[in-house]
Amino acid sequence: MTEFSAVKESLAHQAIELPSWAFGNSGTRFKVFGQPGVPRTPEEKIADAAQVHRYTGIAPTVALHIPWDAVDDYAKLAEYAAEQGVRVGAINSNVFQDDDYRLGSVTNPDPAVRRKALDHLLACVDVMDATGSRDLKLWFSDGTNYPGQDDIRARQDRLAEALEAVYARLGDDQRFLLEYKLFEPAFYTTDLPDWGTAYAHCLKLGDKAQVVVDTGHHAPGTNIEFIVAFLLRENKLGGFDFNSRFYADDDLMVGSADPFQLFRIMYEVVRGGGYDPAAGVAFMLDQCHNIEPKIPGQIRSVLNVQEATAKALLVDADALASAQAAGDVLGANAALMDAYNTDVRPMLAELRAEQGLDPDPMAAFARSGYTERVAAERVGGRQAGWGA
Ligand code: PSV
Ligand code: MN
Ligand code: MN
Repeated sequence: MTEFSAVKESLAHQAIELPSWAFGNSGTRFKVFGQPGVPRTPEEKIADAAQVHRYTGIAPTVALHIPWDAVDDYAKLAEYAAEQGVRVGAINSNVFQDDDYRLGSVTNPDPAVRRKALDHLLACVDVMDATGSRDLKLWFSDGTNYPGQDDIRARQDRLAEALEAVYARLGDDQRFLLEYKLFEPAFYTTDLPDWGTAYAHCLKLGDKAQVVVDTGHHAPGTNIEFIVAFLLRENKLGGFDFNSRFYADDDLMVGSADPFQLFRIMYEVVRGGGYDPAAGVAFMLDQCHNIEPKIPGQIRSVLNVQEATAKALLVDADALASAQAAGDVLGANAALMDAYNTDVRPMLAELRAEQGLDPDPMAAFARSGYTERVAAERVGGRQAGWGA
């Protein structure tokens, strides 16, 4: 196995992006549970995200969701983020919460609704201009519930038309990340149900259109690391929305349900060159903490990604390659498993200490008194967005 000292430097430069919506109250369609001290404004969400960076050292950006994080002055919001020690990351568009979108947004049969949706996506690029964000993340709830409800092929045409218009609006240093999802909220057809559909649309448009892999958006048993390896090879992997699932789009803490899957994904990322910052892969979290406290939930998630990454970097690439070339099935498998079975926590604690961080971010945050302070200060915390 590779020595930890050889991978320390790469781990020190890891960057994981936090979702602003993870800090608001959330729940299921049965109940949203309120928690004390949750943010009331986009600024307070950023302040909470900054706490995660402060204790982990590897969460320097926070993704915004528009209009959940709407403000009058986005440049000022970006300045505020900088004051807190973080930056604004991807801008997430929202064309799924208006009554107008009952039959879809950019694929709606009504051209007026399509125009409204497109205008929102273009407005999100304006926000990117003001915040200096590189990425626009596009997730559409579009689809149908019943056979015959709408023309599946025409909906693809409408989707392509909207994506083309957004693509044309992107600046030189901007790109969009196209997200797919197997099902939900539509149950019969989804207009972007899988990586292949997203890939085909992105391929037609060019380099500024990339696919984002949300780990919760696949059928059970899907080999996500294969998708990652394939997209990386094609230079089409724009990033991840990390989370864990047991059943559907559970949005649980990444690495909680299946840490081995997270390791396998991170191994393919490393193997395919996607861990090099020059590859431009965005490592984002897309989670909701319905029953657990939110800032510690995000810290735990960041640490889970860090641990999986450390293990992936520890894989002895030479030993693996020779075992593979020799057809040594058990030897090759052992090269991966040796790295996966390493307890990297003491090494990561050591790394943090060297970086001037507390070796135990969870304990350090708990001791800081931040939770108690915001619980006293913030009254009337807002829901993350769902049904707000
Ligand atoms: C809905 O499925 C969703 O969870 C998508 O994963 C988006 O990325 C996220 O909401 C935020 O819009
Ligand atoms: Mn997502
Ligand atoms: Mn989702």
